[in-house]
Amino acid sequence: MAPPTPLLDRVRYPSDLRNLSAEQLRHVADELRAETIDAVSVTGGHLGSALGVVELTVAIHAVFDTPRDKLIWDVGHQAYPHKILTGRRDRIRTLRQGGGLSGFTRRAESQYDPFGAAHSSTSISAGLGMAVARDLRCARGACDDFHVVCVIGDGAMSAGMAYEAMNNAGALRSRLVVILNDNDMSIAPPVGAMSAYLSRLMSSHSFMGLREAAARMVKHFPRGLEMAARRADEYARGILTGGTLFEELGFYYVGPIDGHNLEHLLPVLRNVRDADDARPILVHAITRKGHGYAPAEKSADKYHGVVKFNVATGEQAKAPPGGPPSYTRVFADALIAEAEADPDIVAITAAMPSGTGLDRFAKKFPDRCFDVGIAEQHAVTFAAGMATEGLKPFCAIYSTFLQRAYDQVVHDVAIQRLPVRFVLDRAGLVGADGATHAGSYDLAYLGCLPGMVVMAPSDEAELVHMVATAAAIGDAPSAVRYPRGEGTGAVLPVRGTVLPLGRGRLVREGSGKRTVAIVSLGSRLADALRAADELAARGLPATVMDARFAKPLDTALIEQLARHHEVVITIEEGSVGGFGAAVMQHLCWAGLLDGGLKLRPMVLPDRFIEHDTQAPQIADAGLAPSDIVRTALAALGVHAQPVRVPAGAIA
Ligand SMILES: Cc1ncc(C[n+]2csc(CCOP(=O)(O)OP(=O)(O)O)c2C)c(N)n1
Repeated sequence: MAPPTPLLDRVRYPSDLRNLSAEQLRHVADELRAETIDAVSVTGGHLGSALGVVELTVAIHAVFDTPRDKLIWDVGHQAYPHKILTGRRDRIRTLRQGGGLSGFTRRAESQYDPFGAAHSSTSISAGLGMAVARDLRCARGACDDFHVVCVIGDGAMSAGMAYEAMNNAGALRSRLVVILNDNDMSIAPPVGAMSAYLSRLMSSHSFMGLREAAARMVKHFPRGLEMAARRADEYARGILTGGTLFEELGFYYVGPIDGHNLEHLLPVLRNVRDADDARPILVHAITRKGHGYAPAEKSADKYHGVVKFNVATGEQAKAPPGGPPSYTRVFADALIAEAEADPDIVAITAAMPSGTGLDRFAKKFPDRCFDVGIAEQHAVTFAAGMATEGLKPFCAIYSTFLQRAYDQVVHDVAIQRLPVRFVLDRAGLVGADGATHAGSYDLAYLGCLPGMVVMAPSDEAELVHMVATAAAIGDAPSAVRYPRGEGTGAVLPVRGTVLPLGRGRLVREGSGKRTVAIVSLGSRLADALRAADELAARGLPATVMDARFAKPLDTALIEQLARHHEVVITIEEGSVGGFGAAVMQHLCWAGLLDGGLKLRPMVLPDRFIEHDTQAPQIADAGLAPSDIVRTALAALGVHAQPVRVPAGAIA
């Protein structure tokens, strides 16, 4: 049952907060925390991050004039309390569900979300752009003098883009507020020198009273701290000046302050709001991930991401036992098996050790596993450097996050033909995280690179073979892309076998006069076989090929299918410009489309697929078995008659 929230019930929009006392705001924060926990217990999602910013959310909306003032949440995964306070409470239990609220901030969803996100470390750049737009308009005499507030986590601060933005902001001297939400956690424990620096800022200085801090701020900000803040020094165990690095970058540094204490947050934010100075300001707030919910605080990952759970116990819903392992886990075990036999194998993750399965690898080989922080670009070039020295780097980055490191893939890896092995988890449609996280483009963006080998397993046993194959490819970059979720239940080999390069396999041979060949890449094979079952039930037994390689193509087998079938359908969970395009290009040049062959490339449609569970996303994309059957029948000019469908055949 939802918790009682009498005060929160009176807050529909942030303006309702602005005439409440500090004490009342504290109660709103408590109720907001309870409401967030209850909502996420039903939907699943990024709970720990959201709980860490409850007080910050209340304080920012109470002090700043949102939505006129722009509030940008970095990543946007912590924005559930913000959604509750900004007119979306009635839909908060639809978070991440099909047709429901997004799990991230989104411009299309609310005017309180001035910038959409989901990939990290973009907030300062976007906020600076808005601030500069404001300044330029003001200079033209059309002034709308809003504030820009960016909230960025210490994990997100590990990415280069945040520094590029701060470097630029310091030089532009535009008025911008950056709140560093420092919970000393990324998804995993934070890594790197920046994280150590923030910890030092926290611990090495003796804390200053609020009065002393006020004196410094008064000197800097002529209007000074408000009186309430001056009186509050007995509460003030939190304000310190320092942050040399930020000061050097041109920011005015305030902090660290206790990010859960509204008595501290409110006066500091008011003062920052009222500052006359044109410099960007960085407020360093210390928070705790999972704050205020014991099961989250106690767990190692602070409930960064959870499935549905029991609020009283914190126990999360478990998948029924005995199901197939996830592709992630199969990859990790396969890499461990390869690494046991080859000491040159190393693994790299960009802040996703558990998401990529490399936490398992790191347990086994702590010296051969590198978490570089949220730094995909660095991860790729770092791997390239390792490859020049004969190491065999496996760079495990989700398909969607590798987008950020594209030039590094091209310039540092592909052009130098360095054997970096890219491991792309979450390729294809990914479910509740939605369009921002869909791995839709890798086949297009990798397939066009000269010399690149691109593999996609059709089941988890194939994945094991492809990991072995990647390990063996020593003269070119390679990539294995596989979907989110569980395997198909295939029997796993103890160790992978190296596959012949650029060779697919025939899974089923069709027959009859009106012949259809389905050429499937990767995860669509099971559905291609279901479609073939239905076609067979209609008297049209189809050939099915598992291409295994998007590059190099198995041109011999594809040509053979083109010569002996009336219809060839390619299918992949990827955008236009990927595998199907490569097949089409080849058949064109081989002259095999000159004689009437009906080629039908099935790819993701030219639009973004909204968040939902994966099966409806596949149906929405038109890649379900029924879509394959429809495509085949239409190409043959056969009108679909209802047939008795084998159990479980059609989605
Ligand atoms: C470019 C990119 N890489 C990886 C991720 C995955 N990711 C989502 S949240 C997160 C950790 C963020 O840590 P932090 O900024 O400290 O926020 P917290 O969750 O601790 O509040 C990561 C690595 C991402 N969203 N974007």
